[in-house]
Amino acid sequence: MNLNKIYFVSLQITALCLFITMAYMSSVCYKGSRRLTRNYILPTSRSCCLTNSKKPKPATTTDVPSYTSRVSLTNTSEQSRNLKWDQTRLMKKCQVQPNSLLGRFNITKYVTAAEVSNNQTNMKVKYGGVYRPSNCVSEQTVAIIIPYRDREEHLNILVNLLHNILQRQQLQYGIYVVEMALPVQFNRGLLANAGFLNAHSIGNYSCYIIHDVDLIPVNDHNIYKCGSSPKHLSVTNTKFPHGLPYPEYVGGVIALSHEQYIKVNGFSNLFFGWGGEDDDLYKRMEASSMIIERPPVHTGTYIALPHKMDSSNPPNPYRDVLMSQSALRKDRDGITSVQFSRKALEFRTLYTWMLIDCTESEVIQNVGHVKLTQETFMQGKHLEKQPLFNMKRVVKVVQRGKVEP
Ligand code: UD2
Ligand code: MN
Repeated sequence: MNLNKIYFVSLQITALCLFITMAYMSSVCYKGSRRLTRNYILPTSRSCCLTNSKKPKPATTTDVPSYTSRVSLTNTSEQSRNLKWDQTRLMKKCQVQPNSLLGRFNITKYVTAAEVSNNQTNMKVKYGGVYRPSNCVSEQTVAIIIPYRDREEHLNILVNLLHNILQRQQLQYGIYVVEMALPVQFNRGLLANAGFLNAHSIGNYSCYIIHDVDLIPVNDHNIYKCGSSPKHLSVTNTKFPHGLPYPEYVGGVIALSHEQYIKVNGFSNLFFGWGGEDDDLYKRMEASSMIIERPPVHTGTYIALPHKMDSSNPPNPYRDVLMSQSALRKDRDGITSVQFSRKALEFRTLYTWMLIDCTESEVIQNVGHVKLTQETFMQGKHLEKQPLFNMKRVVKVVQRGKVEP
């Protein structure tokens, strides 16, 4: 071996070492930056309003895979940005009735979208509408699920107020707005189920509160937490000022723990159009031997924001028939069989928004064994196999934009 050769070989070895070192360094840097981007970053400034479409969307996922029936509660794409609440820090438990609560308060004027974005309380909220108290550990993690379509003004008012109240209650929470894509008829139960599955996948919450967009709480002693039984929070509102319209009423705002939601199999998916899905939920809870907790009347009180009947949410003519079969259908109609596709998911400034699409015939078929005419039900044939639903009629109602009884 001559000197030249030795020199050449040692040059090669040096180059190889240099290459290996660079490769190692770049892999370390890459992992570090991945870790940073996966953290849930609190934005330093907020210059945009709740509904401004030009605002930056720092954590937006679109074109995500569709959810279909029997959605796995683990291992979905959102878990890669899981909220990673750091509960390891040693902190005292948050108070059950914090001193910061005001009790009954007056609302003299509703906020505008611009005021919502400048509000100091809202500044503490992380993108996606999530919050955690900084000086104590909340006993529960709460997902507020708002079934939604075309009620922007109501949404601004509610979201703004909820952030204020829930922070005073020292809760760890996230707000999820679950919007139904057109042209299918509105389905509050299906949206609640879709919201439950998505919120669970994103934040693994222990408590789920299904909340009408037009009900504004006016007493912060009404604690937004789950109990050992399902908790109906909206006992009175300005439309029903004297308390429950009937004892089984669970419409408006209801809180179910993760276990309770699973036990009743969530809401029925079959209530397209207005009405019945809340009474059906009551029957499911009753069939599961659950009793309903409620706050005192003066605490569980809400303003019902005025609105007209929506053209894409006409009264459901099948609601009584569906309800009468509720307990029989419970185990195969709910979160175990919900059929939808999530068209979009955005972690917006004050809430997480998702767009849910579904096809009525698929939803019904996936539940199976449903017969939906009054005559056949009266004849006791309601458990025959083929699903019956007058799709043509439903589509016509939506196209005409007309409300039919
Ligand atoms: C009552 C119940 C509600 C539900 C409904 C029957 C109360 C206070 N509320 O509400 O919980 O059982 O009857 O289905 O008793 N929505 C939209 N856009 C629409 C249609 C509905 O966002 O186009 C959402 C929204 O969250 C709304 C909720 O669905 O608050 C209930 O619909 P509604 O307000 O039209 O019906 P309402 O007031 O009779
Ligand atoms: Mn309403």
